Amino acid sequence: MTNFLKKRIGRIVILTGAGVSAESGLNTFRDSGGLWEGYDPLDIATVGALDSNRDMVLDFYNSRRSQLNDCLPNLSHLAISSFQNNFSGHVFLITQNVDDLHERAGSPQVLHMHGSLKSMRCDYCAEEMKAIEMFEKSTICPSCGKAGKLRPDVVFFGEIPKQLDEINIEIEKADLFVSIGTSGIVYPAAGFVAHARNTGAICVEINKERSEVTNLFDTSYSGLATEEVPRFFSNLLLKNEI
Ligand code: BJW
Repeated sequence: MTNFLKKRIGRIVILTGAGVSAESGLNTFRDSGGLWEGYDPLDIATVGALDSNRDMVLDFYNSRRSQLNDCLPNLSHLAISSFQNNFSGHVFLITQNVDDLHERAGSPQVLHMHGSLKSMRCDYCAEEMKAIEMFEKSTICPSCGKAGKLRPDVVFFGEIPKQLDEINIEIEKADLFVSIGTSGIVYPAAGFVAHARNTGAICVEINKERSEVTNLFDTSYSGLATEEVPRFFSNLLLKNEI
């Protein structure tokens, strides 16, 4: 379905999820064969799991950090960065992903609302720093010199996602909200479409299959991110179509 835009789109918020990185070889969370197949997410992505089984949780994130070295940004990351660099209005990119593929594709601005594998922090001194490639429970914090409390700087269930105030302001000002490759299961990100709708944005979803919140979008494109995302942003930039 193609619609010519009747109003000028000046401000755009883009939200990405694991589906945008799937074709770079990074598993999603909930698809079959995904990161959590065979695991209970509550055994990994919670503060309780970190406290009770720190080495297992750190291993899980060490192996995902190491996997990043074998991956490259795909055509959807590149299309988003090209759009950010060429659109005359304001584009605000929010990702739920902890990988660095948007940055490596050349995106000039990325907000990592669930944190980043490239960053770690110490629960003793609260210092945030560039992550050591592999670290374990016994690794000494480079900042305070104590061992036992380094953790990946990612947002677990029950923790508050990063920069939510800034995100809400951007959503409230947006003319267009585009969600790409996310299942719409995890809040507060799953609630952004409702917020964007209520504050007047046109809402577009691009996903391999229906998400939990597809019914809230004005337009949904079903397909692979590497095909649909370049097509969508090129139509928007060159023809003012969604
Ligand atoms: C393709 C494709 C291809 C595949 N092309 N598409 C109501 C309101 C507020 C909170 C809650 C609420 N109800 C429950 C909560 C609490 C909880 C929650 O949401 N639980 C649900 C399970 C119900 N949320 C929280 O705890 C959050 N914090 C919080 O709520 O704080 C309190 C608060 C907030 C705000 C205001 C006031 C109070 C924190 C959530 C943290 C999530 N953390 C994780 C782990 C991060 C570290 C890591 O990466 O390991 O984040 S969980 C995991 O899920 C990860 C992801 O970012 C996140 C979302 O997953 P995503 O990206 O959607 O992946 P998938 O696998 O689910 O879907 C992939 C999609 O891609 C699929 O649809 C495929 O079809 C598609 N796809 N290949 C296009 N090639």
